[in-house]
Amino acid sequence: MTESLQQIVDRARAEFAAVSEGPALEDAKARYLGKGGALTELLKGLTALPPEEKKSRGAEINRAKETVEEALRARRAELAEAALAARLAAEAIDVTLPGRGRGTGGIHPVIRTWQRVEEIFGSIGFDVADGPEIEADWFNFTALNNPPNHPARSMQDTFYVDMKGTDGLPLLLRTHTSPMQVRYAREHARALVEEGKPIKVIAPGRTYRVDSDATHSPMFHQVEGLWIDEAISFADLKGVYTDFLRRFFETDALTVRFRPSYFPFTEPSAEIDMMFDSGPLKGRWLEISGSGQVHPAVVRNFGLDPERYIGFAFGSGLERLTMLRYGIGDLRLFFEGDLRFLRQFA
Ligand code: 2U9
Repeated sequence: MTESLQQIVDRARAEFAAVSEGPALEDAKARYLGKGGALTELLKGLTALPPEEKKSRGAEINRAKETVEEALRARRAELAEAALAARLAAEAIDVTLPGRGRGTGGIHPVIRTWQRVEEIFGSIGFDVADGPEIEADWFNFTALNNPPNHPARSMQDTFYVDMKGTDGLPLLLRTHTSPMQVRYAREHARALVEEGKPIKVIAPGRTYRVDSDATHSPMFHQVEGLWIDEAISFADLKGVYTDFLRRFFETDALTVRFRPSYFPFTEPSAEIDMMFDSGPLKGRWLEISGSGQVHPAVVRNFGLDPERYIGFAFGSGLERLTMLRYGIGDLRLFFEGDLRFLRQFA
């Protein structure tokens, strides 16, 4: 039984309605209006009919074709609209949501200490010096009165660089910030002699030693201070350092003591201990710094006459100061980059 025109039109409509994507719709179109499509085939068959019948039958087929074309246009429009609606939903932006913002970051606790130390010493007239971390042997050791075979100079204690300085000796990663003090003092020696301007400086910065355990890191931070003039004494050192500690720990309730010690670059030398009179660390002597009167041989290496110029130096670890200030128990926390730890200081 041959299918009626109405049946073909209904079938086309049903197929158009059943597809949900553009390409499938175009395939369906081809089955009716394409080269071998159902309606196209009917039109081709007209040639076999007598002239009167050809005319009326041709008009019928063309009406059916127009109906199918109309259904196709309508379905195309529907699918395009649905595709647009789906895209708008998928790409929707809720402009009422709060902005994502940028991470603000924070200052590392050791760097906070560095900044505080600069602020405190700056307020009592200390200049701040900064210099190379890769140093020459002379500035790091010789100028500081370290004898040639001192253990600090050994491969076990110092990182050497595979490159020689102008003195022919291997360059090294500075083991303390003292070489910076030497550089600064040599640069300012003339102003002291000619204008009476004291050398009064702190040198904070990164330092390096071959050492790694719970209480030592191969890279750590130090701050050293140096005050040279014609009559600077241990009393000045004690006054300056005690004032520093009180301001750093934000309490006057602490006691400072000097304990005899030895360093090649100072004579006499002393360890500075402190004790909090209250709080969780109350009553325990804590080692906080090394210090001493700058050795005459070191003063001479500044280009100054040690018979005329005298002064003190001290050296403190910034990690140690930070641990005591915030009650941090493990040095390694500073170097692990764990945000749960670091965020507490941001
Ligand atoms: C010059 C002359 C003398 C600086 C000093 C110390 C004692 C000291 C340590 C403390 C803890 C290093 O970070 S640490 O391990 N430092 O004990 N530092 S006197 O003396 C100087 C510095 C520069 C020109």
